[in-house]
Parts: sequence; C-alpha cells; structure tokens
Amino acid sequence: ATDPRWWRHAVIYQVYVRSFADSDGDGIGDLPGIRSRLGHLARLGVDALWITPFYPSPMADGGYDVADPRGVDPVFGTLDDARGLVADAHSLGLRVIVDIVPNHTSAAHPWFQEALTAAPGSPERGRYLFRPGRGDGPPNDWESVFGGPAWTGVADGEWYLHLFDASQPDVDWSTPEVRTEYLAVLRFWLDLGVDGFRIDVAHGLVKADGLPDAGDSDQHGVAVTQRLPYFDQEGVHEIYRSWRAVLDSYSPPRVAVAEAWTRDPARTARYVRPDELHQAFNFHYLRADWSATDLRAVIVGTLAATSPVGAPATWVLSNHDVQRHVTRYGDGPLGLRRARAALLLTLALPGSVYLYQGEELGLPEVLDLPESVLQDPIWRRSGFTERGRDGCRVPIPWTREGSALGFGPSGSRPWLPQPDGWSELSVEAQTGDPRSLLELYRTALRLRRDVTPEADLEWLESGPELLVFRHGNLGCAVNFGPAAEVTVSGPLLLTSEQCEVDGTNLLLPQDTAAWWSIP
Ligand code: TEU
Repeated sequence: ATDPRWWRHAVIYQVYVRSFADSDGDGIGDLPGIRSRLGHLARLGVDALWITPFYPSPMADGGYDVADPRGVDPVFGTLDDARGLVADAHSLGLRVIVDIVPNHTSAAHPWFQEALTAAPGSPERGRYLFRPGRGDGPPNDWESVFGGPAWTGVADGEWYLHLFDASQPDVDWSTPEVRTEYLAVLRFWLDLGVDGFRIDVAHGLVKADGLPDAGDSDQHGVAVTQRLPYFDQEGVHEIYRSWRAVLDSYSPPRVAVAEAWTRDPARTARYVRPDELHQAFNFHYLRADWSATDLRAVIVGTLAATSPVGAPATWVLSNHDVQRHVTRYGDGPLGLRRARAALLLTLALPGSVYLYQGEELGLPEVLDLPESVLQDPIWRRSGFTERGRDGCRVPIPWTREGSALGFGPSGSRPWLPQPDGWSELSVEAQTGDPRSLLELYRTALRLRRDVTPEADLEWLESGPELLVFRHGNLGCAVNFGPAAEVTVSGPLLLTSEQCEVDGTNLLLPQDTAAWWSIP
C-alpha cells in the first residue's frame, strides 16, 4: 500500500454516489452508504475508488453543478462522513479519488449569484464568461453539449456561457482569482487525505481567443472528433502544469486523471506529459466497436501515443455518461458473453483500468425508465427527444430481497426504479456462483495482481477476428469471429464452458476469451 507508483497499474472503481448505496432510506445513495459497502470493493480486488461529486449542489446535473466545492451536500452526508470514508478505505488498502469540476460552477455558487447582480464589466462578472449579444441573439453560435444554445441572457442584456446546462455557468480561466481558488480547492481535499482527483471536462477550461463561431462542426456525437473553439485548446496544459506542482508537493505525491474527450490518442496523450496529469481516460477504447480490428487499432494507437511520454495507458468501457457496455455490445446474452471476453481483454492490457459500478454485475442499460422519473438535464434540453444518461445510473442491486434490493433500507424507494429481474443480478445472487460475471471479475482481478506490471504488450498471433498477445507473464486471446484455435501454455481462465482445451491447443468459440500464464 506504500508504492507511490500504484496508479500506473491500478484498477480504479467508479462510484456514482446517488446510485451506490443509500444509508438513510431517502432513496439517494450517500457517503455512509459507500462506507458500509467498502467490503464489496475490497473483496472485488480493486485498488482505489473514484467518487463522483458529493458537494453541496442544487443537483441539476447529478451534482456536477457545484455550489460549494469545499463541502458535502446534506443529501450525501457531512464532511465528517467524507473523512471517515477516506479513513475506512485506507484501512482496507483502497485509495480514494474525488471529482473536481473546474469548467463551471452551479448557478447557485456565491460567485455566480454575485455576478448576476453586478454590472457588466465588473470583476464579479469577470469570473464567468459574460458577453454582449450579437443583434438580438447570443454572442456566437456555440451549442450546449446537452442541447440548445450555450448562452443564456440576463436582464441587463448580457449573455453568459454554459457548455452544459444553463444552471452550470462556465468560469473564465484567464481570471487569476479563478486559478488561485481552484488550487486552494485542490489543497483542501488533499489536506483532508484524498489520494487524487478526477478532473471533469478537463479539455474544456480554456476557450479560443475572441470566442469565434464554431461553424458547422456539429456538437452532438461529432464534438469529440472535430476541432472546436471550446475544447482541447492549448491553454489548458499550462493550468495542469500548475496543478501538478501542487500534487507533487504532497508526500507521497497525489495523482490526477483527466476526463478529456479528444479526437485521437495523440491528443489525449498531451494531457499526460511528465509535468502534467498522471492519467487520462481512454475514451477511444470506450468508443470502439466490438471488433478485433477496431479494438486492436485503438490499443496500438494508445500505446504508441502514451509510451513516449512515459505515462501508463488507461482502459475504460463504461461510465455514468454512456450506455453500459453490456448493452452496447449486444442485446441480452450476447452482450453478456462479449462483456466477459471484454473483461479479460481489458484487464490484460498494460496500464490502468477504470471500472464503473454495476459492470461487475453485468447490469444492462435500463432503456425503458418511465419518462416521469428521468432526471438528466439532456432530457429537458433536447426538447424531450433524447432520454439522456439515467439508464446507466439505476441504483445497484445488492441483495435478492427487499424493496430496494439492498440499495437502501427495506421500505425505501430508490430514486430510479430497479427493473424486474435485477434481484438475480444482485451481488448476493452472483456471489459463490462460479459461472457469474461477478465471480469472473473477482478471479480475474486476483490473477491480475501477479502480472508483471510494467511489461510491454507483445502481439502473438492475430487475424481479422482474433487478438492474441502477451503482457509479461500473462497470455491473452480474444476471439471475435468463428471458432478459432490458439496455442497456449496451460489455461488459467476461460470466459465460457464452451472453450475446449487439448494440451496446448485451445479452441475458442466466437466472443470468448482466455488467459494463460507464460513461464
Ligand atoms: O461530462 C463531460 C462530457 O462532455 C460528456 O461526458 C457528456 O456528459 C456526455 O457526452 C453527454 O452525452 C462530464 C461529466 O462526466 C458529466 O456527468 C457531466 O454532466 C458533465 O461533465 C458536466 O459537468
């Protein structure tokens, strides 16, 4: 637990606070709930947890609208609960990473409240991006990631920028006071004992000079592949160099992971240069289709981009913003079969892995939540055409019985309803069943501890539908196509009972994977 380079090969589990465990029966997950379920993470075998925002917030965007970055929202608990959670996690050998949201604040943040009543041109307005309009319209053509214009007008005729919801005004990072304040927020949580940060919208802080029109580069879906005047601007890197100095001033040094959606692995790698951040989520991997050629291209591209800068690659399949990968990969049993194979692929790759709560249970995206319960601002901002991200945020089933399947005390009602049938996906139902996805996660995570951590990946055989490689003492094969034969040195772990072993010959059916150890 004392290795300062732990993060280079860590498995980090994302806890979406609202949906993990509810200790007090209000239907919403909270910090004491996380504390009570840390045993699950220790038994699963992860190294750390990343906890999504739990700061005081009007909850217009699940807490990514922060009104006070130094507190805990009463719905989630208290600062003492946060301290207790960090202490409990540490005593179990688990590190704790918290979210920081530097691109915007909540409109309820005192800064924004002051800005609203202050005059145009005042220092209070200078902490945000207030601008005069163009004619009767907003200052430029930028669109919110959540839909609709990225500008909202105020009474005196100025407009303020919000790349997300109107209740999430973007702050102006060219203002020195903004920079100083966020450095102080970093120190606040580091002094409380956290091991690092996940930086929300890390690619968005700096906007192009003069706020030029985006032109016809459409925001939705395309944003991550296009050059946009508000994403992935050169100026963000200087900010992260100043953050790195703060992280490095602690002993042992603390870490940071960037949530940066960029157009290719080379752009992502710029966030993890030696004097910048430690890691960046690999969304190129998350976005790849279930295809040997696509995944291989992303793996090769990622390793080629990260190794020259000396940073570990990261591998991510799901998070609270995207459709769960079981569902992306196929409907029902097909998705589950592929998710088993994807797990062995992901955990065999060199670098660090991020898991999203519930993926170890094979929870599917809930596609049929009643409209009356949807809370994602995307639902409203899209004019009720896009259902948004609630379907991957449905509360975790822990037990077979109980009104909330163990998410909350009996009698309580989770903030989003758990579908029929989730009782059989619960931690309780899967525990001890050797064929369950949960037990595959536990076994694979245990075996991964013995894998040579900083070894290079070496491709062994591969075809258009087959990936076979070694990573140090671990061999891994994943078959995406019709049954194929692979040469192995004794099987260690198989994702399906249909895999056939004959000495060193392994027959892998479609959508299965195997690990073996290499002496
Ligand atoms: O997300 C940033 C982001 O650009 C996307 O993940 C976006 O939410 C998604 O593409 C919409 O379909 C971060 C957080 O992870 C997300 O939950 C927040 O809503 C967002 O920032 C604003 O803080």
